[in-house]
Amino acid sequence: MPDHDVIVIGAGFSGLYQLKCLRDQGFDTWVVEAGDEVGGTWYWNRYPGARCDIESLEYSYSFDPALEQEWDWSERYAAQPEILAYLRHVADRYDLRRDISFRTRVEQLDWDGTQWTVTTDDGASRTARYVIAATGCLSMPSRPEFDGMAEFAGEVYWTSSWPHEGVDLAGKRVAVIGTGSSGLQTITAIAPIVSRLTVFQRTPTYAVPAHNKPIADRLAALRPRYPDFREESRLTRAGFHCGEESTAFYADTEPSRVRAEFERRWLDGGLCYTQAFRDILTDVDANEAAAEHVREQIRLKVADPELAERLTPRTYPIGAKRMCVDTGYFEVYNEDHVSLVDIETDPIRRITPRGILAGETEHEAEVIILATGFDAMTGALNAIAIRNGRRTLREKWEAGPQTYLGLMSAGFPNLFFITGPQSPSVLSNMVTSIEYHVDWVTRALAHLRSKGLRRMEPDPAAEENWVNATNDIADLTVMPRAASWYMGANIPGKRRVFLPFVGGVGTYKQIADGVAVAGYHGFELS
Ligand code: NA7
Repeated sequence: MPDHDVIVIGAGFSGLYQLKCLRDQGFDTWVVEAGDEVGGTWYWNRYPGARCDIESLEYSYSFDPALEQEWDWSERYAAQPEILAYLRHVADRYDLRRDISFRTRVEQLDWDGTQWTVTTDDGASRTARYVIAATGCLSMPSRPEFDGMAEFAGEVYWTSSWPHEGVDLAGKRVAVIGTGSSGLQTITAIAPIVSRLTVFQRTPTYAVPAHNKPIADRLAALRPRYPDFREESRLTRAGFHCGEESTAFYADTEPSRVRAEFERRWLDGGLCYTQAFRDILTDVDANEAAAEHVREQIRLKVADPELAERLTPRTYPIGAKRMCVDTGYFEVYNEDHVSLVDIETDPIRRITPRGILAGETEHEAEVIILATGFDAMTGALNAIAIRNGRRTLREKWEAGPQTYLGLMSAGFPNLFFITGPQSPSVLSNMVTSIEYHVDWVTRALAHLRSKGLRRMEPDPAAEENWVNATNDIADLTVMPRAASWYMGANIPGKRRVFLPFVGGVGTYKQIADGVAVAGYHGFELS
């Protein structure tokens, strides 16, 4: 007999809810977590200004109506401490901690034909019939090597593993490398307190304003209909509301109406901007119109036209890299103590004891902050030696991940992924997608048990079809046209394939629901 029915890796949004569901179903479950607290992403990413880019009313669990009635979100976009407090509350409220081992990292998984042996970094191992990887999509930091890093005399911080205390940037000369969401948020938050801020930008970023604000009134109005609101979210394109279904750009190119629609979305703020027209991610003209409106706004915000131009994204479609939601990012560059180094024209040559040498100029700094992103979607899974007796998952995925529905991979039975590659995951409200996968997997395990079955694995042909379908759908969009982490392009040597399922949350749900209803069509159960 295995030690446990199920071992879950990770205690973030996915792992916590998965533990609760399995426990409710009577499965003996053990959760392994590398951090010393619950929270996952929201435990590690505690850099200044860290904030969610999905609205709090959507980026929260829906599984318990009582929980959503009792928790008060203070702002439209919750800051990291509030989300971490929420997850700690969830862990306590459902008494989840007693089945979680903290400060323990899974290093190896071995399938012996009937069960998994899970080996952790303390050298111990335990067995389970099923393993669920709730390892997160953006949890394996990408840490590019810069020559001379070890010689730097000052402090170095990574946004993705920010120290819990003891960082004081006030009055210091600070350099930030990276202008994705983490970089933008950090830059905006620290600009008012540092004496000098030098930003190293490789690719300019499309950012739309957050218009963050208190939401007590909205929360009160929503509460009576929260369950319906959640149900609607599950069938939307991205797992959250973006107002009424928009028209197609090609059907509405009258300039004043197009402009009015972009302006309306801009004033509303947030990621719904790219849903101003329903074909912004599939039609190059629609995309260019949306991009051009953002470029105009950057020119309005940045006083120096030459600087505005350097901050303006031109080389890739809007939405093809994760768009940022900002709270005054571009305006920061109007401050005299803030400067921008374009490393496309002045590449970082090395880190020196006193700062960063880019092109011919040494930029002095006492602190370097690296906001260089993650080995997305496959990084955390590939960091574990997952072996089926013949080969590793990493070997199987060398040319890109192969999954059926992003939930499992053929040849690796009884191993489930929560928001795995080729599921909507990072293109959606993660919490909507997490809850959907956790519910799906829980139901599958209950189904197996009720039928006296003990093994589940995708049929290789079904998997191949799914991989082809996800690639084909991505190719119908502008999404593969950027060197993005969606494509694995930020990691040297990583095969460039589009990693998430771009067909939409609602569509995905209908497909995966159908698969389950049809007796887990495309899976082999035995
Ligand atoms: P991102 O979005 O991957 O941003 C990383 C940034 O770091 C981006 O601007 C990169 O430039 C830059 N980068 C990465 N490697 C280097 C090197 N070697 N040299 C210089 N610059 C580099 O990660 P974030 O943490 O900001 O955001 C991740 C997600 O978290 C976000 O999308 C939200 O979903 C939440 P590039 O654009 O690749 O040229």
